[in-house]
Amino acid sequence: MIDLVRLHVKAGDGGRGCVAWRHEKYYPNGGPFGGDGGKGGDVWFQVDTNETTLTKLRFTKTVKAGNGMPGLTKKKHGKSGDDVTVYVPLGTMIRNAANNDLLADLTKPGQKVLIAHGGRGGLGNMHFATARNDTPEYAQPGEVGESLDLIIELRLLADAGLIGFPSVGKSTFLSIVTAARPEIAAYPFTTIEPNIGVVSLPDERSFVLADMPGLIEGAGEGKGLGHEFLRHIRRCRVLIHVIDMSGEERDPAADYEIINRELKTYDLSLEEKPQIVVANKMDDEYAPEYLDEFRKKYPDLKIFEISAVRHEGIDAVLYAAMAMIEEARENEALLEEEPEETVVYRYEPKRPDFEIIPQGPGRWKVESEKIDRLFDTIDFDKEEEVYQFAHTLTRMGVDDALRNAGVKDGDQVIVGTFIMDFKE
Ligand SMILES: Nc1nc2c(ncn2[C@@H]2O[C@H](COP(=O)(O)OP(=O)(O)OP(=O)(O)O)[C@@H](O)[C@H]2O)c(=O)[nH]1
Ligand SMILES: [Mg+2]
Repeated sequence: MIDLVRLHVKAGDGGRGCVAWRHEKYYPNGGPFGGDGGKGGDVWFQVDTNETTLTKLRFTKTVKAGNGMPGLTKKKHGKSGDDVTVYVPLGTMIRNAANNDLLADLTKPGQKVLIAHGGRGGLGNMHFATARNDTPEYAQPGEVGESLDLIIELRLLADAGLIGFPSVGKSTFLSIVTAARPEIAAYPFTTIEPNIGVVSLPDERSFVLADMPGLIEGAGEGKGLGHEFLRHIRRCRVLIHVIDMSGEERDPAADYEIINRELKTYDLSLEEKPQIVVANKMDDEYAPEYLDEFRKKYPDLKIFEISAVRHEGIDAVLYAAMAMIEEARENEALLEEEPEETVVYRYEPKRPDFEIIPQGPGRWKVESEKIDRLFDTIDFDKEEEVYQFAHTLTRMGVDDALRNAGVKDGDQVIVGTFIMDFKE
């Protein structure tokens, strides 16, 4: 079943700032004139209700937004990188694969979230003129765009879900109350993916109904089609628990208890979900006897007697489901008044930018991916670039961290492939 996909996303890198000089008739030694790099494109996700599966994403390994272009002379900005938008079905959840954090829960048609931010463009040399130096040879490199692995999960958004053992008549029920045409057959696991349909009541109210593959003993631990679709069940507001009362191949009371136990094993909260108990196949000659026994065991339970094949007792189930769904929707509306309607967390790498590692007496190493990346962009023959680099390290807090670590005047500090003397 296609509802869990891994995807790598990479936002665009910012373009490099430009180093350029003004050369005009009246400005023979014009000042710095290099523009900023363009911003890297962002990666967005948006709900498209025409999409119903994640199949397309299964074949997409990586989604990449465009890089920003380098800055240009005459203070012109580089062009920004193009954003990309990934279209997903309603009910899609996006997690950060590194720590399983929920980044977005897309529950509204058209909902759009920014998942990976493009890097900022580097500043051109026009920003770096100072009193000390009015010919800065330095421009910033662009910021690297965010990059992360996602786990994308689709959970069916149905108001009600039909659950029960295989072959109890779940798909038959769905087929007579909605326009859905699921496969129906006398062998178990006919349904291997949920089917979905809309139930329209004569009074114009409606709800979304899904049948589920049959559950069996051990499903809570993954037996049968187990976990594959138990996660869909979590999202239904109401469960319609169908029991085969013909007693032909099984004991209805045992079935009822096993299913409830499996739900609970999978997720404790499933026990609290409103449930409608439906006794199906009441057209069978032994069914009334089994039903009597069943009632004796659960005297307080409300049981809906139906025959799906004869279309008997169906409306009562639909109205009961509708009432419970409306109640659940109202409760959700109350909850939604709290601000956390859509969960969208900004992706933040958790690691510090750098680490100071002692390398023996009087020697220290600054270890940092970020600084190494920056280091690669520096031309160490240009005094201005070295000066800017040192300044960036100070701004990042490297000097303070070195002092805190116990570095003294004259100690050697290794940064990238460079060894510098530490001077206060
Ligand atoms: N006698 C009788 N048979 C029924 C009734 N409802 C369904 N059936 C039969 O039971 C068998 C299984 O029906 P399905 O609707 O495919 O059952 P299911 O619960 O969807 O089964 P899985 O998809 O395998 O989990 C079919 O042969 C149906 O014709 C009913 O009310 N009475
Ligand atoms: Mg079925």
